Amino acid sequence: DSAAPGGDSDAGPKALDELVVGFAQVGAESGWRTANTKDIQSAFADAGIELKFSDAQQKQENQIKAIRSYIQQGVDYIAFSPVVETGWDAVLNEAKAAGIPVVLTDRAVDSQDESLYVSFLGSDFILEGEKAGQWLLDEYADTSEPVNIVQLEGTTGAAPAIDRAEGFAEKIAENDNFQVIASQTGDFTRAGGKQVMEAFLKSNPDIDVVYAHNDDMGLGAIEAIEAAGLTPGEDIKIITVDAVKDGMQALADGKINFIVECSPLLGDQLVDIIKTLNDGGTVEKRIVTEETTFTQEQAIEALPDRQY
Ligand code: GYE
Repeated sequence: DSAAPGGDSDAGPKALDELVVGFAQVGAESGWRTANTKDIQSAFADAGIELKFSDAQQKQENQIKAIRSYIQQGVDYIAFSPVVETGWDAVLNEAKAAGIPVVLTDRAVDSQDESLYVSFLGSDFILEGEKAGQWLLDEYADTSEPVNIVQLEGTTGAAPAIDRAEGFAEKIAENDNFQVIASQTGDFTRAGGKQVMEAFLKSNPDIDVVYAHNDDMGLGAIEAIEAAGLTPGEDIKIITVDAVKDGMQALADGKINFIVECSPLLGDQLVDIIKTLNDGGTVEKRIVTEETTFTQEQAIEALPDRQY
């Protein structure tokens, strides 16, 4: 039928051990990313499907090279997590011309042409930003004083950085006391978060809240705050996104105040998508990951069973 993109539906399904999938990962910038890589690799190993894996070290040019090499090798499917949103049309058109279906995992591309990918599997980053903002609205519901917020942004141009900033900004606009007094990228890394936070602390004597687009940058900020002789979680409140183990531990320890969960466990769902396509079926264009949020008390409860 016409359901399967990629054009080899006529050939019928391949045996799973004959399938080859190329995966172009962003890098190893955070605890989230490491957990994501591990989960994807083990899901494919468990399914008995060959996975070719490349690490782009957070550089789009490396990712494009990896995708081109997968096209050249004639893999059956390509999956990737686009480091930034824009600039993918050329290489995705090459994959399309070669009849290789592409699945986006975790991060979105900003393209007018939706035929360039089969499905986008990942979180709703705008909603994550809104959840972070909502916690602040509740936490400071009774305040009539200004609340000074600094924001540690993810990788510039990346979907989660753009959308987490947008959702948060929309929410906190509901209370005039909230003000983002500084916002800069820490590139989703611990070192980046620490460095930017050090600079923020030097130039802003009165910071009430840190909103970090991921746990790692929040953990870096904790180091900077402690080095400045302040108590994270008390003198300065910290909100982060991800809920990886180190983040959850800091939340349980009272150094982070609230975490919005973003699940890196996309491996099994990605395998299911590939199997469905291989069988000639169709998949949803957008598959949204289900996620929750954690307070300090909830982190203490959840920590023992946390997988990553
Ligand atoms: O939040 C961050 C990672 O794209 C959702 O990338 C992912 C983000 C995640 O570096 O920790």
